[in-house]
Formats: sequence, C-alpha cells, structure tokens
Amino acid sequence: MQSSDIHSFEDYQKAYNYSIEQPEKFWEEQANKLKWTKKWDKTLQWNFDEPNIKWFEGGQLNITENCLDRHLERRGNKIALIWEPNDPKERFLRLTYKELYDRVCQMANVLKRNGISKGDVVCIYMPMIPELTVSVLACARIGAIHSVVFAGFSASALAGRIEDAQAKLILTSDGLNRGAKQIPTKRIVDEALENCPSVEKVIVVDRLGWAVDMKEGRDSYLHNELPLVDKNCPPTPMDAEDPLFILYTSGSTGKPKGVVHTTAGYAIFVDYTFRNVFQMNESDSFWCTADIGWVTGHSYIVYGPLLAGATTTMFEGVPTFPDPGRFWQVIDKYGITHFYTAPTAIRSLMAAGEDHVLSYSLDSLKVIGSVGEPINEEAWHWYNIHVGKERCPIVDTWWQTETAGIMISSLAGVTPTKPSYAAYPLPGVQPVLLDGDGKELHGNSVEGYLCIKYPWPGILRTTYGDHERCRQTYFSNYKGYYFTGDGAKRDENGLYRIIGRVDDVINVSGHRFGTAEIENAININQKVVESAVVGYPHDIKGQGIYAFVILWDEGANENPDRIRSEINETITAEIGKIAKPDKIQIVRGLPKTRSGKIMRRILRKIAENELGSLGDTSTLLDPTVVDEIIEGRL
Ligand code: 7RM
Repeated sequence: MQSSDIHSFEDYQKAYNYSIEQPEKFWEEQANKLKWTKKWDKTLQWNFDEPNIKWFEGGQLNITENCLDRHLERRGNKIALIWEPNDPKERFLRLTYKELYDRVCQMANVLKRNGISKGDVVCIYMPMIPELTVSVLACARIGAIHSVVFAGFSASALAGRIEDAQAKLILTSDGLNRGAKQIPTKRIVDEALENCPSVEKVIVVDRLGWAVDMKEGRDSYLHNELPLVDKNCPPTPMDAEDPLFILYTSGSTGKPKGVVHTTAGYAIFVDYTFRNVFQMNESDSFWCTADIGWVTGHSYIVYGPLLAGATTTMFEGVPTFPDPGRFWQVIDKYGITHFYTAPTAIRSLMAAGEDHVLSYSLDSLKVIGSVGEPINEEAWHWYNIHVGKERCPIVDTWWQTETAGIMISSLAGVTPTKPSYAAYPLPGVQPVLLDGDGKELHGNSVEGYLCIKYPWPGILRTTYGDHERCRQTYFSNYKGYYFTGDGAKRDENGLYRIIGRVDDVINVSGHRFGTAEIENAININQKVVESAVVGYPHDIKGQGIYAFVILWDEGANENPDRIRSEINETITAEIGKIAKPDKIQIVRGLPKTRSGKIMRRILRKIAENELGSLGDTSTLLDPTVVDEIIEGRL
C-alpha cells in the first residue's frame, strides 16, 4: 500500500499550512508519487472567470499504468478486487492485481477491435459486476473517455446522456440483479438506441444467461470478443489535461450536465485523498458500497484504492437482500477493515432494528465512513455504537461529482471528529463561507454559502459540450470562487458542518435531482398544466420529493390515484424509478408572485409542515391558493 503522509494532528496542520502557502509545491510533491511517462512543464495555470484550469501541463501519464502496472512487481498476487454477488449463495470472485491487469488489457483490445481509439466516448451501462470495473479501466488504458450511466436510469435518460456525449460504443449486460428483482438492461439500451445514431457498437456481458435480441452488425457478446484479441495492451500515454471521463449530474436548471474530469489532476487528487482520509495498511480491505454509476464509485471503488495498491470490494446487490444484515455479513465474510457507505443506508438499516447488526462480529473493522448527504446525529451515533463499536473513527466526507474527491473530512484516527460535522478541509483545499452579498465571512461561528477559493487538482474543468454552462453554474454566482451549491457552518473551532443544498437540487438517498428535471418529466403528461417540485425532510432518504400538480379540467374530474400513477409512470420512463415523488398533491393553483414566479419557499414550508412560518403571502397573485394547498396537504 502507498501509505498516508499524515500521522498526527500536528502533521495535518503542517501539511495544511504548507498547502496554503505553497500550493504548487504541495501538489508537485503529491504528483511525484505517481509514475509519469513525461514530466510536466507548468504546475498550474488558472482563472475562475472563464474558467480555465490546467494542472501539470506538458506532463503525460496513464492512470491505469498507475493503478495496475506499477503494482505488479510488489503486489502482483495481492487481491485487487473482491466481487460479492447479489445472491449470497452465488460464487464470489477475487482478482489479483495481475489478473485484473490481464482482464483490463484484454478488454482494452476488445474496444480497439471495435473501432475505439483515444478521445472516443464509450458509454458504460452495467450492473455492479467485475466487468464494469474492467470496462472503466480499459477505456482509460487506451484514452477513450468513459461515461458511466447508473443502470437504474431509464431508456430516455440513458439516450439523453449518449446523445449529449456522442458515444460511439455501449458496454452493457443482458440483464441485472437487484435484490429479488431482475432488470432487462439490454432491452433498455435497445430502446435508448432508437434515437442515438452516434452509437456503432454494443458489447454485451452475459450476466443472467438470457437470450436477448442482438442486432446484426451492431451487437456482440463479450465472451465472443475476448478470444479474438491479444493479451497485451500497452497504456496510451495521456496528456495531463486529456479528459479521463464524463459523469452526468443534475443541477438546479435544465438537463443533467456532463461533468468532465481530466487525467493527471484527477489521479493525483483521488490518490491523495484516498490515502490520507482512510489511512489504510497493506493488508487491509476496503469496501465502498456506492454504485460505480456515481462519482463515489469512480473515485473510491475503482481509482482511489487501485492507485494506492489496496484491495477494493464491489457489491452487486442491495443492503436489504436477502435481509437487512447483508452489509454486516459481507464485512465478516471478507474481513473488511474500511467500510464506506451512505447515511440513507445507515438509516434504513437502523430502522430494521439492532438484531441484524448484532448477529455479526464486525471485529475486522477499523474505519467507517459516510458520504452523499448530511448524516444526522442519531444515525451517526447508531453507526458509531453498533457498527464501529465505539472503536472505529468515523470519517464524514463532504465532496461532490464536480470536486472528484473528498474535500472536507476528518482523517481517520488522526484529526478530530464531531457528530454531523465533516470537520476540517483536506490539505490543498481552501473553503470559504460567503454571505448573501458574496463577502467572505472570516473567523469562526459563522454560516454561509460554501465556496472554494483556490483550484485543487480534481476540480471539474468543464461541462461536456457546453463550457458556458460550467461557468454559469459554478463560477458566476460569486466572482472568483467555485460555488458548491451547499450551505455550511463553521463552528467555534473551525470545524465545518454541511447544512445542505441552497439551490433547487434535491438530494434523495444521496442521489441528486434538479426540481426542474422532475417538473419537466411531470409536465409531459397531457393532463398536467403545471407542476412545482420541492424537497422535504425524509426519515430514511434524507430528502423526499413532494410534487404539487395542477391539472386541466378533464384530468381534474378523474380519480386522483390514477393521475398519480400516470405521473409516476412518466417519471419512471423519463428519469428512472429513483426519481418518483413520495407525495403528489393535486392543487387548483400554485402560490405565484404578481410576475408569475412560483414561490417555492412557501411550498417548501408546506411540504415540511412548517405552517407557522410561511412568511408574508399577501403579495401573492392569489393568496387563497395557499390555504387550499394547506388543507389538501399530504
Ligand atoms: C460524493 C457525492 C454532492 C452533494 C453535495 C452535498 C451532498 C455529499 C456530504 C454531503 C453533507 C456530506 N457527490 N453531500 N457528501 N452533505 N455531508 N458528507 O455525493 O455530486 O452526488 O452530491 O451531496 O449537498 O453538494 S454528488
């Protein structure tokens, strides 16, 4: 294992101060831990106005050479990847670094054989099977840009992402397992591809042994491709700023954006944050329960652990199948030492009762982590007592798709923690809190908009195909700062607590949705005049989705449950099941200002059941709608 640089709070303070005084030197030292085919000429060039951010220009490296080749001599026989299937009775898989290396090289050659070369976009729509990790790395090996789409997204959402990135090839599977359910992945791809002329080839992994439709000339099975290719595939040297991947994420407006991360900066940042936050030793085993379809899986299932030479774990299933003890059973099965999951999972397992967790020893655990949303104190304590047995430090890691890796978190066992606080920024990360006028709030015990004032190597470079959108979304609200979209508080000791989104983004079980994105889907229904969607606190999911919907007359006379199920169907088709509202209230009108703007603040209060603090409603076009909505509250 490539180890941590920081072993005490004092080390942290030194590293932090150094990273502020000499940011370029600080990151050069980290960059030097990787293997470069060519050294860089210029460490950093940047402005946040365009934005234009370039790290390590002139340098060349391949991230897979750093994840795989570099470890072969010392760790060729070490387990790189553990794969736990959905069904605990099915055989698991363990791949050594050498075996993973071989598979990645072969897969890379399959891509080449199918016309893929450096700079092409490959879309990966796969369940959590070993081929997913292999596919991601195979793209990176030859400089193809991967765009992983979470396999819970619908055909329409998939098509939008394929089109936006002009993907040439899709990697998928016949179907997938999720708990007791099976989902026809290939059929969803076929439906998506009806409107995606850029796609020339589809390669299918046989996961379930289903006889799926295969389109002549376009589709082939991976098991038929592999015997046709060579075992060797040298890594393609990549320029530091060559794109590594695109990952779509929702924002407050319009359709999801393709966040672009580049090669060297991403590698350096993910490597540094993984090693220092988790503090692993050579014989430890890491398990991040995220799906590789989200950034957490990219950075802390695939790239971070493999860059460090650690053992990483992939889990195909869900936390509650076959029962809510599954996570704990898997931890005992493999002797997992470092476990990284989401508050929503902790809360749902907490709700299932202590018995499930108390049936397992969890003796192997050393560090437990949380990511994706604010962790409430109750869940933090439950995690600490029942999972960590009050002997494992908890790392509450705040970061985003756009930041590539962990920005604010304690370093396990090294820096202070505090329930529901992400704690201190990592060295190299310069957070600030701004007031409503964009002025920096200095000192402690303050609360404001969370921004970052200096680039770090993992910062997003652009949004694919639309640089202006990147500027507008992240760099225009507060001039000279990267704006996170989150509100945060700094306590009397300088520890950060992330409060949550301050924009129109809802975080459901750690998954981001724009309110506009859901409204657009609802409005597709012909019976809908208009809708407004807000988030509200939800015991398990963190936030739930509450939709207020106005219907045309014909719809208003129909059975509301029927309309609700129609709306749910449209959302499932447009985005995916995960975006279905928890509550759909049919209303006669929405609270609007005289200029026609929906007053979301009022709807949010109603959804939160905070009826005492609605504020002044007299300026509304029609104040009586508010009373009606309150009366019909769900
Ligand atoms: C890694 C990831 C990003 C948004 C972010 C926050 C929220 C994430 C935490 C958190 C409080 C945390 N990427 N968020 N981690 N809030 N504490 N530890 O989740 O792009 O999908 O979401 O998630 O609002 O802006 S993401």
